[in-house]
Amino acid sequence: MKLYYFPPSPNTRKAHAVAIYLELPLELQLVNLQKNEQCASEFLKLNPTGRTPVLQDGDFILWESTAIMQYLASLLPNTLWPEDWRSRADIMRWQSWQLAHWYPICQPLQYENFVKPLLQLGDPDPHVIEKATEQFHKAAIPLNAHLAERKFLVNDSLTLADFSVASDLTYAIPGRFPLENYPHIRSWYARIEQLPAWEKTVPGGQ
Ligand SMILES: N[C@@H](CCC(=O)N[C@@H](CS)C(=O)NCC(=O)O)C(=O)O
Repeated sequence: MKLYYFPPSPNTRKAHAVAIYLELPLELQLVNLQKNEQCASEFLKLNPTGRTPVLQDGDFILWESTAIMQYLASLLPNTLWPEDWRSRADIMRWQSWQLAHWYPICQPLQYENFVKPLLQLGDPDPHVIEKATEQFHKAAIPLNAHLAERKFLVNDSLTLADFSVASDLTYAIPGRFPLENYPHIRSWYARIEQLPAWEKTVPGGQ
């Protein structure tokens, strides 16, 4: 199997970390977004939406990181994606929440506070930061409360849900995410950071 990937991307990270955790051998093919390689015609044949990551397993091509995670975890029995349907629905709940709500809140903070200064794209926009910060608190309060009673998001054991939601905290420090009042999110993320699969996918650490 081949993963077309861009290591700094949290979307790449969650799929790649699942493959490492499950010890699934992957050939890695860099798609350099800084060189616009996602717009090359060869890549657009794989993913017409022009985004990473993309998985190729023989003649099967799959894009969208959550679908890739579920596909990888379906290749062998494992506790990241347990067989029972209620666990899977619960994992899907958190993966849906991450895609629909968590990512769109974390992304502007990451972009304004970290990416813009890093790539010299102009000053952070205070209005965007203020709105994203307000939304961040709205999302972080229930997430923190959920994690107060548990070590992990679903069934109290590590699942795909944790890799999905954790991916958006990859740049929490340089993105200045306001996590001060959320000790349970911080201690849960510290547990994720200790996983070898997470350490091996630290941006810049490959
Ligand atoms: N919903 C998609 C999002 C993928 C995505 O936005 N990937 C970014 C990197 S984080 C990308 O390739 N962007 C290139 C572009 O938009 O031109 C997924 O989960 O895979």
